[in-house]
Amino acid sequence: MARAKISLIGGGQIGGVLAQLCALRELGDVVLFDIVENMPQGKMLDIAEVARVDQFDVNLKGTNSYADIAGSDIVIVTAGLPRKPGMSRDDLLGVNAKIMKQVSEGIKQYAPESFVIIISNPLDAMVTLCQKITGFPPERVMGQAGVLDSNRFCSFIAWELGVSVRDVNAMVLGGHGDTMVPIVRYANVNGIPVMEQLVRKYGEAKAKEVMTAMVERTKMAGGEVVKLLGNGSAFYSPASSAIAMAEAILRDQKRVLPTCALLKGEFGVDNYYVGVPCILGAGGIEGIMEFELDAEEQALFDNSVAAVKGLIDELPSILP
Ligand code: A3D
Repeated sequence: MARAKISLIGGGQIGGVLAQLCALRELGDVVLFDIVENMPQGKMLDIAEVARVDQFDVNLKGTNSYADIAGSDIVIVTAGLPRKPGMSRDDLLGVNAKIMKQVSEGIKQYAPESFVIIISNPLDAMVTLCQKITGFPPERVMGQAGVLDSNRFCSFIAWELGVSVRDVNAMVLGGHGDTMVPIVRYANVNGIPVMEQLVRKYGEAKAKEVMTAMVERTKMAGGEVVKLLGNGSAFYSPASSAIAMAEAILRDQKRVLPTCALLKGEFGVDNYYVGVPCILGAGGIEGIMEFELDAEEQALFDNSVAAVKGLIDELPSILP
């Protein structure tokens, strides 16, 4: 049986880690595309030359030609600028929208049957643009943000409670910006409510403070890494998160992962891309798992959607 083919558009920090993870997990043959000459070829040669040590059998190719992505099953896009300290993701809109236009045209022409996972920021606007330009069905065009944001929230909870992060379940919904919405009410450790554990540990008032601090840290977690790195943004964590999504599709796992998906009335949103729990399998986004938000959560979610709408409204002036 033919191996799957995964193309990575953007061979920078995240692109390189994506390529290595695809190889280590033998997800399929990998093409790494970038506009910088020789760099993607160099990165792929570097990874390929350790195949014996890491024991993988996949073909790796670096390229500057879109023709090489032909026949891709999945395309993961990281092309675009990352933010610098002090910048918000939204500050990247103007420059990255132009890059996303080129990239989407390349994917449309050379990989018309592919599933596309966008990582470039500002995430929700970039996914919207890619779906519009490719014209692919929405279940084939999605964004990675929620897997990472949710994992960050889970990590903070695990560290606070001193438990394995593998037993923590918590989700972050909404747009991938400062308005994202960590859902506190359903955060649990193997089904045990996190809030109840915090109240037992600290009492009611302090428990709320501790949870609020974790929620705020989650919302600002990308910026925390940007500040520490001094140059560029998180790259290991978004790469692993996108690989979880790609693997769910390639192996038809039916995983329920927070995904930036086009909503058609779910959660009260019509025709906008934002992060919600989705079932990912061989059909891409096979379903959206809608659930009842309480009034406060809905207000926070609506606020986050409004921020995404604000960015989408700016797109026509950037790409007339
Ligand atoms: P970086 O290391 O700069 O890599 C980006 C690559 O894109 C570079 O190698 C560029 O040469 C390449 N590029 C630029 N223009 C084009 C083009 N027209 N066609 C093809 N390639 C091009 O950045 P990075 O890998 O650290 O980050 C990539 C993107 O991901 C940025 O927009 C980040 O803001 C974003 N990001 C998203 C998350 C999410 O969780 C959503 C997390 C972290 C970073």
